[in-house]
Amino acid sequence: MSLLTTNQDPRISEIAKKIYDGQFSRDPKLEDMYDDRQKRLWYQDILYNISYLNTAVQLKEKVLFTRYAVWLYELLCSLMKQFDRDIIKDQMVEHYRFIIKEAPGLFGEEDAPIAIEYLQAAIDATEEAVTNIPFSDRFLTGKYVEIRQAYLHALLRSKTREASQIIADAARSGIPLEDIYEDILEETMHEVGELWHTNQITVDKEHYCTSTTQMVLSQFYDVIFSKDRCDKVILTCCVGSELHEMGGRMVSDIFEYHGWDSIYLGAAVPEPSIISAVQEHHPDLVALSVTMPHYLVDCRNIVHALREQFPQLKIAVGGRAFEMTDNLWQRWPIDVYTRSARELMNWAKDIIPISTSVSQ
Ligand code: B12
Repeated sequence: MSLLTTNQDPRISEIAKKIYDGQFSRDPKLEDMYDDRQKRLWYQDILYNISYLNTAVQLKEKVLFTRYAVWLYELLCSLMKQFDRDIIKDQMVEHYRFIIKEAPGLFGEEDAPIAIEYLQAAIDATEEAVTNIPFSDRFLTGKYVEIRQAYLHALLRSKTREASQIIADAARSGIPLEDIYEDILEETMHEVGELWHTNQITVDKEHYCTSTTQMVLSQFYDVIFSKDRCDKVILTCCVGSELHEMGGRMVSDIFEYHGWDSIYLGAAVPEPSIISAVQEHHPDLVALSVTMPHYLVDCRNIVHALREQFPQLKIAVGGRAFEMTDNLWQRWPIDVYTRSARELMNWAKDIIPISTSVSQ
């Protein structure tokens, strides 16, 4: 016989307490994650969840509980923005597993299998809900939308291997490297930024997406470095204290892929180091990357210093910061600004003639 047929049976509270204690002792970090008020609410929620499940079981209406599970998950995600959706999903799944263990005691022999089936459905629905985040229209239009979405879904579920496989498959299907870089990975990273900005993912998830995408870029190095050389050198770097270095990395890789020798200095390179690197490597093109607008002043100063010391040097600037200006670059003594690495490559093909003696 089900305990839930008799209202307020003290044994329900006992089982709820057992579920609560079980989950907290299994995962000791919950103690620190929740304050006393939240812990009380958690306990009340167990009673509430059991009651919802009971209603669904009595009415033999599975979706009542699965829809409730998704609603509850979204509520918790929005109440606890400091935790990643993945973490909250793990806690809810664990919670339903604890209720599964107690199902015979709560529902009796006859109804327990039904309750367990509904709880399993709630687990599946909660796992799916992790990626129930509305993406921007920009992300959902353009080329390779399905691959982008699959890649971002894998990242949001922290499925590193799956994410890397999606991109490897895209490359194997013949999608050009530039398209993978810009139409899939760059667009995904911009969307990751939007999700962080609108507080839909945590900083640690954003960091994970970045480092996984950097790892994915490295999968292409065999191909990138196997191309014929064209005896040209590009030196790329980020200026000021700029930490966003994936755009500069893409510029560098795409030139390397087209036979240039790339010297990539990475993030936050000070002016004297850029000057001495130019003296050392004699590049045909220097590409300066700026993402955060407050490093535009550093960029302008570096452009002037380079122009003064190397009047013939070709200088390109780019990066998100310029998109926030009214064509600021037009007032600087540079050779080109482009929005993307691919466009810079196309410009270079026209403006910087490559040597005829091509070597491996
Ligand atoms: C990953 C990331 C980080 C990482 C960077 C790690 C790394 N190793 O690169 C970390 C965690 C360090 C970070 C820190 C911060 N970030 Co951040 N970050 C991002 C994110 C999500 C992705 C950046 C990226 O990799 N994009 C992918 C690359 C490939 O795209 P891209 O840079 O645009 O490059 C392409 C083109 O622009 C162009 N290009 C780039 N450089 C050049 C150069 C030349 C010469 C040419 C021709 C073309 C070119 O070609 C590339 C390929 O086509 C962006 C979101 C976004 N919209 O970009 C936010 C974003 C840039 N960050 C933002 C912020 C606010 C910050 C922080 C201030 C957060 C904080 N409170 O600490 C700090 C600032 C750090 C600093 N001092 O620089 C905001 C900036 C908003 C603004 N007002 O400008 C963004 C836009 C997020 C958002 N939507 O709000 N961030």
